Amino acid sequence: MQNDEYSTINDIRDNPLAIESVVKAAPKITNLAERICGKIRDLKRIFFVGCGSSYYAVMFGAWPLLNTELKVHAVPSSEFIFYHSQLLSKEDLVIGVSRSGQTAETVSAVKKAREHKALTVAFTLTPKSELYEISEESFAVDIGEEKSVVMTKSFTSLSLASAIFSAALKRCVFNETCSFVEELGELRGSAESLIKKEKEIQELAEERMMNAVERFICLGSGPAYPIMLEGALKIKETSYVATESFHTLEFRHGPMASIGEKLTIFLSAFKGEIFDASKRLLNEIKERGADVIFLTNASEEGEEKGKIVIPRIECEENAALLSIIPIQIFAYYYAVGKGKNPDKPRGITRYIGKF
Ligand code: F1P
Repeated sequence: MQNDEYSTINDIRDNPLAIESVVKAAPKITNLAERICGKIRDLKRIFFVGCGSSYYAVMFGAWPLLNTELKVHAVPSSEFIFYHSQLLSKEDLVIGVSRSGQTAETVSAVKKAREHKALTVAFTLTPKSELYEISEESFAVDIGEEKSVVMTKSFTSLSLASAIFSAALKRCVFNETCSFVEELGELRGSAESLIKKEKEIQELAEERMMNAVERFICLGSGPAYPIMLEGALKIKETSYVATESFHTLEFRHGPMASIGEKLTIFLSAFKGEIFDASKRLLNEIKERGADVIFLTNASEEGEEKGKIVIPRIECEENAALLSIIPIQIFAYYYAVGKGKNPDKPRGITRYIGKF
């Protein structure tokens, strides 16, 4: 670590190892899903809950279960407490995700679920936490310490761990497999290649700094939507600038008007159903003069400035997850360039213990 660096960049550089640790734990996560399957006979609804980055992690984690007959909801823990917990029963499963295991709303959400006899599962980095203790089944994601207040490698790991859990549950309940699981072995290597692009991404951030760009929009679809929400949050948390996120094609329905202001758009397009439509949007917004940073796994189309390729990854889910790494690096250098301390953003602490 150089003297002038903050811890956040080291947490970000740890992503490949953190991801590998979760991939190695996949058999244990699968066992956990199988135990859950055995415990609930008539599983009807699943709620994934979390706050801040952990909320976006559960949105991603729930993705493999979305096109099934189960009712699956990913909601902020607070919304769950006040609007979703009334009809809970023993046929429901509530999964709480939290780096600290101490965020007040997530702990309360799980307590409420237990009061109503719903089955509860926790994913956390902190085995000695209240969330870990009170949940019927708990899984400690072991990726070493994350020093920064903002979540980086913990977001990637909790997202991946909960998605592996969902895929295993889907196999158990419906005997259906998820193709992204077959590709998990490629994740570490691809993440390492992205970390090697740090200088290139630093330049992209410094150019925006010099051009006084003060607004960012992050666009993603399907599994990439929660990742782009997290990308927008990362830039906002570390630099305090205005950021937004939309489902990719929603950009035409209003936000398009904002092109022309000092704005950079992160547009993600991964191979899958929506890829061609996303590329059409990319061409359209470029023609309108937008400043775009394009994230894709379509490596066969070659590299160019402002285009970040997620290498050797075919599955949309995996490409989406890894695409947070370049945005984390961008957010770090943009914040440092603006004289902010990304380790300790103003007004937030490692977890919020009240609501
Ligand atoms: C959730 C969270 C973080 C945020 C900040 C405050 O924490 O909202 O996402 O960056 O640190 O806490 P946790 O429940 O995952 O520990």
